[in-house]
Formats: sequence, structure tokens, C-alpha cells
Amino acid sequence: MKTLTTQIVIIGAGPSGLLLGQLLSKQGIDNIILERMTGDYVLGRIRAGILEQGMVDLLREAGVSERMDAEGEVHEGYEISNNGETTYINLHELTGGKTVMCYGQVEVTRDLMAAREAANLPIYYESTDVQPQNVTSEQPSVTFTYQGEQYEVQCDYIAGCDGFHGVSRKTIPQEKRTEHERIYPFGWLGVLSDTPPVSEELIYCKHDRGFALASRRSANRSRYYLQVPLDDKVENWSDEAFWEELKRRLPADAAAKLETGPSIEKSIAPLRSFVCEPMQYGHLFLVGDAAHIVPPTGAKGLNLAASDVATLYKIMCRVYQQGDKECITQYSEIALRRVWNGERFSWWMSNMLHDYSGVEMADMGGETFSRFMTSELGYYLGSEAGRRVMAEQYVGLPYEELRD
Ligand code: FAS
Ligand code: PHB
Repeated sequence: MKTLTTQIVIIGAGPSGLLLGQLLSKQGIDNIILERMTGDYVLGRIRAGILEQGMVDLLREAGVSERMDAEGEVHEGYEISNNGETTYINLHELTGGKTVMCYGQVEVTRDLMAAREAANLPIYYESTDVQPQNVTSEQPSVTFTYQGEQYEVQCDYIAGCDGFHGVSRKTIPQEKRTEHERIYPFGWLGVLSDTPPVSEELIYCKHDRGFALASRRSANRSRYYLQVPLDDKVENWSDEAFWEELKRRLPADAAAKLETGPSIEKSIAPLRSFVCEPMQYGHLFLVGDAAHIVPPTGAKGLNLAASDVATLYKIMCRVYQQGDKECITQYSEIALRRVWNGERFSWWMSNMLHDYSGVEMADMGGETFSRFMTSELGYYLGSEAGRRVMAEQYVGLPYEELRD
């Protein structure tokens, strides 16, 4: 067994792990990243596209924002189409000037990976059997296998940035954690295509046939989603079938402009709301999807991961630069307050914008639930106060500071 030593072990090289590693390294706090897959595999996962201002600020502080600032698109609002009737949610006007950045998660990950490589910072791709050890002791460690060799990394703290299917959350004993979950009765069929997007900004479409979202990655790359039944399969959807259904759900002016082309990525993602409480156990901290999952309807998944990173980063700076070890107890409480706000917004937007007809719910029929939600959507879109409630949450609620 080879022994390594560092201050913080980060499990997972998704956006959570890479961003945390970059911020800590800039403060001179040593860290090692252990990633199960190859870098190319991580970059092959097409995911989020909208960054809140808080995440944009973090990426700038991490010194990895040059390409985002050059290629990202600042969006001042988005449209909601309700069976073809569109309402513009003017983020900039409703929030006193705030906006969001449209820049793909893959590009964020690529920028962070490049920065780590340029600084020659340790990252072990294709690490297997990663296992946190003695997390409630003062000498935690992480064991893993790398290129056939057994390793143990001795450290002070462990950041579990290993996503929903990782090892970190399961390291917290079952009896010590409470898990909240809702599985939605539908999924999102996503398509990426090198075609000009139908709109300069996003269009969220509520439609009797099902939800659709028109998003983008650049002036020549589009990202579209369709609500599909939970048991649907990608092989059921030819590109032609996808484009025809998308046209039916888009508002007429956008449908008329839709430029179709071959899909370069096509996949179905299930939708779930999930929160693990607490988000820490001894010297182990859960970050991002390791602790929580949201339906992508509110564009919060990646952004909640970023706010977790911000909180843990501030705590670690205080531990190593001020010698204040007590402040680690604040992490879960602070992180969960913002997580639950993001969970609620994503759950609310999903209930309002998806079609529930045909869904059997515990206390009412799906058609009845859809009628309630259609009325909810109409009320919020119909009032400036309602649109402001949507806008404030979409741009992202403020990050919370540590208590002194
Ligand atoms: P990630 O899951 O991205 O990264 C975890 C990393 O840990 C992975 O690289 C994994 O290989 C690694 N890992 C796992 N187990 C390990 C182990 N035992 N040892 C070492 N490494 C291990 N969010 C949005 O805001 N908008 C969207 O449109 C959107 N779409 C999504 C679509 C899909 C299909 C999925 C799954 C998620 C989507 N999300 C979206 C949410 C997504 O963007 C996440 O919030 C984001 O990836 C969170 O980043 P991480 O916390 O780093 O987790
Ligand atoms: C995306 O561009 O992938 C995207 C944007 C906004 C969402 C979900 C996904 O709410």
C-alpha cells in the first residue's frame, strides 16, 4: 500500500470537485482529486447550460472564466409559452439588473480540467475502489486503487463530490442520514444539434402534449428537451420524430423558425427531487449531486453544486488561514438552506410546466392536478409580482455568509 498525504481529498472530478479543487489550490490549500472515470468520459456527459451569477463569480475567482466571458452568452430573460401564449420573464428588469450566463457545463468542466492540468495539480483518473476511511476520527483517509496499485491518502478532510451514484453519501451510516425523494412520472428526452437555435434566449413550453424546452449552447449549437413517459426509450425516437414533436410544442413563431439537423447527442434523463440530510459526517462533506438532485426545470442542479462549493471553500479558508476548526459545523446547515430553496423552486416549476394528465396521484387524478397547476402558472405569469417571484429564484438567491 502506497501512502500519500494532503490536506483535503476530493472524490469526483465533475464540476463540484474540480471547482472546489481550483479554489482551494489558489489559496494554497493542498488537495488531491480522485475520479472514477477518464477525463474524456466526464467531458462526454451533456448536462446543464445555465449559470447563476453566483457561479459565474466563483469561476472568475477561480481564475477559469476567460473562455466563459468570451464565449458565454448573457441572458436577460427567458420566455414561458403556455400552449402557445408566451410571456417574457424579464430577469434584468425584475431583479434590478441581474442576469444568467448561458455556457454549457461541459465547457465549465473543460476549463477547470485545463486549469488543473496547467498547474500540474494531482488528479487520479480511473481510480477504483475509492473508499473514505475513519471519517469521524481526527485522521481520516481515503483508500483507492490506481493503475493496479493500492493507495491510502491521509488527510484532514474529505469532500464527497462524487455525484448521486458515488460512494460518499453511503459512507454516512444509514441511521445517521435522512433522505427525501420524489420521482417524477416522466423524463426528459434531450437532443444536442449543430443547428442555429430558434431563439436568442430560452423558451420553456407548457403544452397539452407535454413540456418542451428550447435552449442553446452557441449561435450554431442547440439544446432541446421533450417531456416523455418514464418508460420511454431513446430508440423510440428518430431525429425526425423528435423534430416533429418539438414543433408541435413550441410557440408558432419559434416552430416556424426551427432549423433541424442530425442529433449529435440524444438521451433520456429521469427527473427526481432528492436531498440527503445532513450533508456532513465527521470530516466528510457531501457536495453537489452527492447530496441533492433537482429536476432540471429550474436550471438549479449545477448551480446548487456551486453554492455548496462556495460554502465549503469559505469554511476551509477559515480552518487553514485562521485556525478556526469550529466553523466546519456550519456547512450542512448553511448549504441545506439554499439547497431546499432550489429544490422547492425546481419542484414548483416542474409541477407547473409539465403535463400530468394520465398520471395517477395519491390524492387526485393527474388531470385535476394539471388544472390546479395551469391556474397557478396563469396567476404567476399574469402579475408583475408573480413574475418577480420567478425571476428572483431563477437568477439565484444570494449565497449565505458564514457566521463569525
Ligand atoms: P457529477 O455527477 O457531475 O460528478 C460526479 C463525479 O464523481 C463524476 O465524474 C463521477 O464519475 C465521479 N464519481 C462517482 N463515483 C465515484 C467514486 N466512487 N470514486 C471516484 N469518482 C466517482 N443541471 C442543470 O442545472 N441543468 C440541466 O439541464 C441538467 N441536466 C442534467 C442531465 C443529466 C442526465 C444529469 C445526470 C444531470 C443534469 N443536471 C442538470 C445536473 C447536473 O448538471 C449536476 O447538478 C452536476 O453535474 C453536479 O455536479 P457534481 O456534483 O460534480 O456531480
Ligand atoms: C440546458 O441548456 O441544458 C438547460 C437549460 C435550462 C434548464 C435545463 C437545461 O432549465
